[in-house]
Amino acid sequence: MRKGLSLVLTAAIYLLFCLTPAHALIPGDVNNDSNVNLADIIYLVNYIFKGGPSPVLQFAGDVNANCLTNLSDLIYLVNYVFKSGPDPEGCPPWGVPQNLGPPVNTEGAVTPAISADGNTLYFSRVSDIYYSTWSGSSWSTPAPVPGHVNTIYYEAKPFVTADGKKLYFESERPGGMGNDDIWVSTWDSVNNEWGVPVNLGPPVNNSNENSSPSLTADNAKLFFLSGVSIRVSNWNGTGWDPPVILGSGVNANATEDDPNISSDGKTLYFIRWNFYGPQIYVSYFVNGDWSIADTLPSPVNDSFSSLSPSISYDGMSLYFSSGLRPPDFSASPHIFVTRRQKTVAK
Ligand SMILES: [Ca+2]
Ligand SMILES: [Ca+2]
Ligand SMILES: [Ca+2]
Ligand SMILES: [Ca+2]
Repeated sequence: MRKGLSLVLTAAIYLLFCLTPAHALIPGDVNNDSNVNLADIIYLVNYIFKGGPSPVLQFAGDVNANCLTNLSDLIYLVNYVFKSGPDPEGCPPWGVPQNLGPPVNTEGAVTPAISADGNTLYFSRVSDIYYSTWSGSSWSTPAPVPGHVNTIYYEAKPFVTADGKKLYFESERPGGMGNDDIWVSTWDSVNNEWGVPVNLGPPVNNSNENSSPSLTADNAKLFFLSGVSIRVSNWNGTGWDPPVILGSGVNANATEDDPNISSDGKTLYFIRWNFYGPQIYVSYFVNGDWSIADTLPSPVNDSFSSLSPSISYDGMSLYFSSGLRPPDFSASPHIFVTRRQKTVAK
């Protein structure tokens, strides 16, 4: 009797579970009520123009499939709801990572950073910073960045600002505050080279490790690693404000590193160590705080190390370094790129 009751209960719970809506993401369903209508348009206007709450599910407000939520989505949604415009189409998933191959990956190549136009790839090799340019069909043979960035000391983790004028990097060269520090070099357009780097100084640098700089496209926020925490510092017009440690959604177990911020400052990629070694995680800035980070699903993360993510300006390509990954299973990390794969148009 008791066993029968237990079976009935189990069946009832199972049925309830199956019938409960999963709240799968419906592009354009900004308020997450399973309909796409005027209420979503109002919600989106409030979010975009009045600082109202974010779309309930990440990317629900992206209806034109570029993984950003902005005015262009609002126009698209109005067109869909009132003028029978095309169906909303959400942020596409990441495709299978491609090995950049030679000449970039002929030797160890780590810590990639893609320029805003997508045509220059900066990375580090041994203890210097290199670059390679895209011709439209292939990457050029890498060369050390011209100018005053590389020394006999350690330089790595390049980041070039969206305007292409500043090269941030980490270095253990003399003249710093101890351990790694963040330095910045300005492009010298007269001599066509990177100028003499300047130490960012306090409050960004201190006697701990200060590394992995990454800036928003407006150069207003600097994300970096300091000690064992990912932090952000705001530009106040004349200098960097005291850094703030990101919350537990990002800094969870003191193995986080390699922060990389999207151009709009709303998506943060970084790495955290788990069972498989370093893996790429992502956190979203939602309603004033960083969400609990998720690992990027396979085929990006898999049972291989994945580190140093660099998101393209448009958010559609993610460069990173990875070791022991097919097809070449190279033990020294190589640079890969994964791209958002749009579904075939109906
Ligand atoms: Ca809705
Ligand atoms: Ca969009
Ligand atoms: Ca060096
Ligand atoms: Ca330091």
